Amino acid sequence: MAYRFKTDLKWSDVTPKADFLNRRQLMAGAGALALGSIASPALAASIATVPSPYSTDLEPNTLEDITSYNNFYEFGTGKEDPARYASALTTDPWSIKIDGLVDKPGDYGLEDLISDVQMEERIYRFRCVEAWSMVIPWVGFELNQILNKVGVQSGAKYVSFETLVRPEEMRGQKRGYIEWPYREGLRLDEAMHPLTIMATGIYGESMPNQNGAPIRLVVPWKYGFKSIKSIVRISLTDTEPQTSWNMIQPREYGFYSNVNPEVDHPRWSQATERRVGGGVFAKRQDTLMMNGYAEEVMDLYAGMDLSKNY
Ligand SMILES: Nc1nc2c(c(=O)[nH]1)N[C@H]1C(S)=C(S)[C@@H](COP(=O)(O)O)O[C@H]1N2
Ligand SMILES: [Mo]
Repeated sequence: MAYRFKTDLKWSDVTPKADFLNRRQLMAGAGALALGSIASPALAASIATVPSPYSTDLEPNTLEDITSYNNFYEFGTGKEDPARYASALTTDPWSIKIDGLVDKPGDYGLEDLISDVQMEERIYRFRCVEAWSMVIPWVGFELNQILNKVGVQSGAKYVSFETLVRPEEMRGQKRGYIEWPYREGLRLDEAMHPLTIMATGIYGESMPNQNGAPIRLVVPWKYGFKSIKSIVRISLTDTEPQTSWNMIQPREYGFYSNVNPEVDHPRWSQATERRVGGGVFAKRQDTLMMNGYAEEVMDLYAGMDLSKNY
């Protein structure tokens, strides 16, 4: 286990240039160990980002934490399976089919899709429905940039997402705990919200395979399973899309899945969480309404009963 990495540098305070340079130095020390276990050739290239006012000032988890304790059932159900097996996934070339209620449907090469987006560093809280959490410095851009580019039609009300199906490379897909592909969905206004990003990296480097290379969704006010990995299809629809965890256990996992300390999972409390990497003696932390993003997103749910629309 790597030692927890400490710095008094506030990520959100530094200029993009200095941020970038500092990170390169930091990575050389802190990340070297973890990087050795990531088999993404693209990792050699750093991504230029700008900081974001949406970033938290909390200290991010180490790259070691973020890349060694994962949920990615395409590679197995164990927390260590993704780190062990995701290097088998080919992430280049990569294309995303965008279809449904859009003006410009098509198969978009990833390079073309992201060539003119503004990449930002977004340091977000991340809360899994299993009641553990991390702070992750994503590299990404607002999903609304893609949606605006392809032209959302007026009848569209939802966005659905699908992960790649490739059992030769995703060994967990040879088993049927999930009806592949892994699916997720958002209401259109949630998808257009500036906090909702498509992430292509972590700590200024390309996305490690186990975290959803080459591109994944991150919706920081929702439970982690909404943040679908390795996306190959985005569809605009007028009906609520089917989502994987809801298909498996509708009583336990609703369509919204907003982080809410007042609405317990049927089998455990959601009032507190364990911060990964905090050490065995660390106290559990209080879980925050909407994972701490209530001020930004609560309006989206005005008039809704959050205990019914869980
Ligand atoms: N395709 C796919 N996406 C997925 C999952 C998965 O199993 N398959 N697991 C989800 C869950 S439960 C969580 S908590 C997060 C974990 O993201 P991380 O491993 O990058 O922390 O990914 C989500 N996205
Ligand atoms: Mo999760």
